[in-house]
Amino acid sequence: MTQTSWSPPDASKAGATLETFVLEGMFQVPGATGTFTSVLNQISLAAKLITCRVRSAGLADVLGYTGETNVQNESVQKLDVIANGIVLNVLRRRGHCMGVASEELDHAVIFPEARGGYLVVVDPLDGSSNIDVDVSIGTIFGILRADRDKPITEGSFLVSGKDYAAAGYVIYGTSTVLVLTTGKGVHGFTWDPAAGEFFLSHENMRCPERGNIYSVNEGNHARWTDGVKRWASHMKEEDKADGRPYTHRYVGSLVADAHRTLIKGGIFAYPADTKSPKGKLRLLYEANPMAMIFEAAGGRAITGRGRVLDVVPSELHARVPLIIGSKTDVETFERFAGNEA
Ligand code: FDP
Repeated sequence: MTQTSWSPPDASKAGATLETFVLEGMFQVPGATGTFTSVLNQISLAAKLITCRVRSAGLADVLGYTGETNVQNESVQKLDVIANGIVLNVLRRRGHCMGVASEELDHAVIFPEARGGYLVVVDPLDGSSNIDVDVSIGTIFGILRADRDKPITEGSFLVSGKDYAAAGYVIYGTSTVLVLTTGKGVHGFTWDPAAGEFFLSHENMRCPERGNIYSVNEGNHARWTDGVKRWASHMKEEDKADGRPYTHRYVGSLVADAHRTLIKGGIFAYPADTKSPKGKLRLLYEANPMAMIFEAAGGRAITGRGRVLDVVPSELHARVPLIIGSKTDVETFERFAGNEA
């Protein structure tokens, strides 16, 4: 049979590089200047550079602590510092990012020479306690529009998550995967070390309506509210008709626990407790990006008292309780512990 015209074998974008995917998205936005695309490309470059450092960490004497503590009063790991430096250097380069708020730094870094219209919030290396034991860690980021008519200050970063332009994370796991949303659809790109590119591997990710895994630090049990304790007991009770008990999984790297929950469904919870009465996870660069991703994938993200994306941050390093996952599983949590999580 003679073929008269060529057409792509599959309308899906599977196999596209991250750069192509983002560029094609840009072409659909009338008047787009390429600034947002440029910031995203710089984030993917930072992810590639951090991947290289993470993959050879044991060889290059970058495991272990620096001996300092950060603004969160946590011991700083050498890789934390390296990842933070990579992100800041890369984002500063093109002049499209006007400032960065990082989990690693007391204050936001403003780039006065920048002309572009975006700010970035970032946890450069999430899951620090897992670095030295070769367990999955990650980078989490959010991209915010900057008001070009006003000078950029730390206050410019204090917007609620529903105003983020994009969010994502990179998991340094069995492979490196970058998951991204601009609010409509969530897509995952896997790093091909031979080609040196991220390729679209998880197109239009959807969080299942319900899962069978619950993820929470059970060691905090004594510190939880009664509602959270009742919820955790409920997940462990035998009830075949209701699909319980749930399986328990807890990596202790938010990126790893969230990535599994996004793909397999279920629930991840870090509720408030007597040790962390406001919650442990940081609103700007942990909770908001994850909340944006879960909502865009059909899941939910709550603090216990409402939607994460509605919380207006009071300060750069504000913390919140975070409950993310399948719609039905988050509803169950709300039934037991809503208003007291
Ligand atoms: P880590 O302290 O190791 O950096 O935000 C930090 C975080 O890890 C999250 O990645 C993780 O979900 C959580 O804290 C783990 O906290 P616990 O050790 O208290 O369970």
